[in-house]
Amino acid sequence: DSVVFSGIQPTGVPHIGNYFGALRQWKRMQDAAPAGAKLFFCIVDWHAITMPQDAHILRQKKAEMFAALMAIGLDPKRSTIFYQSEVRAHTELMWILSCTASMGYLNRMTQWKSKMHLDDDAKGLDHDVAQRLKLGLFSYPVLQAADILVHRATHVPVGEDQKQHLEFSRECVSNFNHTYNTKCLVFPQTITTSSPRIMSLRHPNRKMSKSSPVESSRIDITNRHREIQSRIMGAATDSMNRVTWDPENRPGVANLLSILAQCGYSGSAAGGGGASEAEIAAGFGPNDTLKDLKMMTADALRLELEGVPDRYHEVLTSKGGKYIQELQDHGADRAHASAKETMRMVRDAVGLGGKR
Ligand code: AQP
Repeated sequence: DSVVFSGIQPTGVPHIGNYFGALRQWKRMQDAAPAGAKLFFCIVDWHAITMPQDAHILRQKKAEMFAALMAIGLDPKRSTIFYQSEVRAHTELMWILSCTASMGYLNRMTQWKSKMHLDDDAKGLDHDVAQRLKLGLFSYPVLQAADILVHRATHVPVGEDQKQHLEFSRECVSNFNHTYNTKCLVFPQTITTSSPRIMSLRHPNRKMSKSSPVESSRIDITNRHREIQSRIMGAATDSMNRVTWDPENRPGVANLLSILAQCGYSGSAAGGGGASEAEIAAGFGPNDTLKDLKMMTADALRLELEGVPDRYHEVLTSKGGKYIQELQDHGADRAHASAKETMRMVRDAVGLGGKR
């Protein structure tokens, strides 16, 4: 039976980039899952602390992320939604995997380099970088591998930027199974989402990001229509007041067209949705302005996110906060049970204890 695993960092309320690139896919996978399939969606707070976090704010952001996942339609009866730090087995397996993982392989990973503002092809661990780089950021992919492998996941939906880490997870399986002459860890398959990178509304050359301090640079999935409208109307475009599809020279306009395409907008001529950005742009006439494009984008987002803000606030406040607590405990118990089975096999293969 298939086991789906994916994670998201509790670094803010998810924005439409996270939604089109990941969360919407999670919901679709849940709804299409055959009986017997298991789905795990993990709020990865241990990953979030690779960058400094304030304890109070982290706690709040975790609850907000949990409520946002419920608001998009993840169902705790069908999907296990949980906080990573509630399931200690993730870090136990991380240590065990670390003992057979290669530093050279981690050194080639691009994510820690980008967080350290180094080029992807920078060699890496020279003296200065090694002083500044924290071990947790460097070994992040080992924890990510443990997250996946501890639930014996077979399918992992991720964005393009995570493919390298998934490859590393498979390497961890080979290393471990080979070293201990076992088959207890399962090779996960990557399911890459084909959605485009949604860019910042303020700086369309940077990706939309939930931890950016500039709120108007993104659309949160919990924004109400008025907020969506004001952020889209204020989106940075350019001085040519016509709609054309030219991602290289007109990144701001292209970003709005991408958002429209992700919303399934088909233009007035085509029908049935699913038009490409170029087709959508071609549907605009010479008299249509960027304001028209922005109004359409804001409307399409309103339809796409209909009901999400209400459900989000309901989950957060229901039973004076007790409802979300119950859901969190339920998810943690289920994830714990799943990890326990794998860890029994892993400890047995390595010769470790862990009854207490
Ligand atoms: N701008 C984006 N466009 C499309 N997909 C995106 N994702 C993130 N940004 C965009 C996808 O969302 C999933 C979950 O992301 P994450 O929280 O694990 O990490 P992230 O990529 O670091 O997300 P953010 O929003 O940029 O958060 P911060 O600001 O904390 O770094 C991933 O599948 C990712 O591809």
